[in-house]
Amino acid sequence: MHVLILDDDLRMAALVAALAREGGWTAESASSGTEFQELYRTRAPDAIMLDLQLGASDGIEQMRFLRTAGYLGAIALMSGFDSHVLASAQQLGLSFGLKITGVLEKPARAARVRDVLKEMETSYLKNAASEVFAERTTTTAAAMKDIEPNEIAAALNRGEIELHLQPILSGDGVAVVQLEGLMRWFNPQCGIILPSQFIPIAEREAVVIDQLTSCVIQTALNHYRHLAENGFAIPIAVNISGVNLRSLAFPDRLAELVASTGIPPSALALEITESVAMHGTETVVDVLTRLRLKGFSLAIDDLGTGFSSLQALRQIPFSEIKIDKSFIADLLESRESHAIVTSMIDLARRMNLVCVAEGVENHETAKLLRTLHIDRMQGYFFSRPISLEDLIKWLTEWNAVSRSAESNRSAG
Ligand code: G
Ligand code: MN
Repeated sequence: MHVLILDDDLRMAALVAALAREGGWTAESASSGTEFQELYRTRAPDAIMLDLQLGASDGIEQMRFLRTAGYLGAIALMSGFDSHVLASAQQLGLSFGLKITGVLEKPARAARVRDVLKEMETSYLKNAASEVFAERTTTTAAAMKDIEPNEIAAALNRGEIELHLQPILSGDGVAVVQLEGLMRWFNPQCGIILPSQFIPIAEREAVVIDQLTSCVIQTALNHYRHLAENGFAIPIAVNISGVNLRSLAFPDRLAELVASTGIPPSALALEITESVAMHGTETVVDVLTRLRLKGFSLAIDDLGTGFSSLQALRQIPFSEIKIDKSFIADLLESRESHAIVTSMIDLARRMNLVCVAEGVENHETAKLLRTLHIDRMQGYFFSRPISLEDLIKWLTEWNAVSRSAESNRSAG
C-alpha cells in the first residue's frame, strides 16, 4: 500500500511517513498543491493524508481536484485548526463522494497518527477486491448494449449492486428529512454503472426488474433499521419501475414485506417518474392508489420532463412532487425556469403536496429556493449519493455543524 502525504509542515510529513513505513507501507510526501498533484498523477496512491492549510493552496482545493480525478481511495484530513473546521471539511469531502476515513488534529501523538493510518488501511483492504474501480469509469452506451437482463440478476446475487443514499433537506436547508436510495452497480469490467443505464435493460424481463425492485426495497429497509439504530430514523425514498406497477399484486406484496420487518410504511416513500405514471392505465392507477391507502408516500419524479404532468397529477393520488433538476439547474439565470418553479411550488401548496427541488448544486440556488418557500431540497450542494457507512459519518458531522451554528446564533 502506498500513501501520499501533503503537508507544508515538513516535520509532520516526516513523522507520518515514518509511521507509515513502520506499518509496512511505502510513503511519499509533497509540500505544495502542485507537487502533490504531480505525484498523484504518476504514483496512483492507495491512501492520502491531506493537510488543510497549505500557504498558497488549501486542502479543500485538493479534495476538489481528487473528486475530479475520480480518486476512490482513503483520505485522512489533518489540521492545526479546531475540530470544527476539520468536521466541516470532512463533511464537504464526504459530500464530494470522497472516502474520508479519518481526521487528525495537529499537533498529534504518534499513537493517534497510527490509528488514522490503520483506519485508512482497513478501508483499503475492503476496497482491494474492487481495485478495478481505481479509474472511475462510467460505461458508455455501446458497452452496455451487450448486457443481458439475466447478467443484471447475476450481478445482484453477487452483491455488485449497492444502494447508495442521498440526503434530502428541509426547505431551510437545516434538517435531513428524507433520503433517496439510488443504485450503483460496481461492475468488475466496466466500473460504475448508473441505474439510468441498466434499469432499461432489466425492464426487458419482468422477473429481473421485480427481483431488482424487491432487493432495493429490502436493502432500503435494512438501511433504515441500521440508521435508526444509530439515531437517524429518516424515511427512505426508492424509485419504482413502471413494470412493477403492471402487477395488481404489487401493493400487497410490498405491504407484507414491510410488515414482516416491523418498520412502518411511512418510513418508505415511492418515486415514480411522470412517464411511467402516464401509461395511466387502469392497472397503474389502481396499484398506485392502493399503495397510498396502505400508508406509503408517493412522489412524482422528474416533474416537468414528460408530456402529461398535469394529467398525472390529477389522476394519481401523489403526496409529493419532485421538480426535475433541469429547472433547478438554470433557476438563477432563466426567467422561464424561475416562473415554472415558482408556479410548481404554488401548485403543490394548493394541492396539498410536498414540493421537492432536485439537483440543487450551489448555495445561491438553495438560498433562492428557500425564499420561494420550497419544502425540501436535494442535490450535490448538500451531498452526492453515498454509501450507508459514509452517510452515517456525514449525518453525524452535519448534525454537529448545525448544532454549533445554532448555538452561535443564539449566543450572538
Ligand atoms: O430520476 P431521479 O431524480 O431519481 O434521478 C436521480 C439522479 O440524479 C441520481 O443518479 C443522482 O445521482 C442524480 N443527482 C442527484 N443530485 C444531483 C445534482 O445536484 N445534480 C445532478 N446533475 N444530478 C444529481
Ligand atoms: Mn428519484
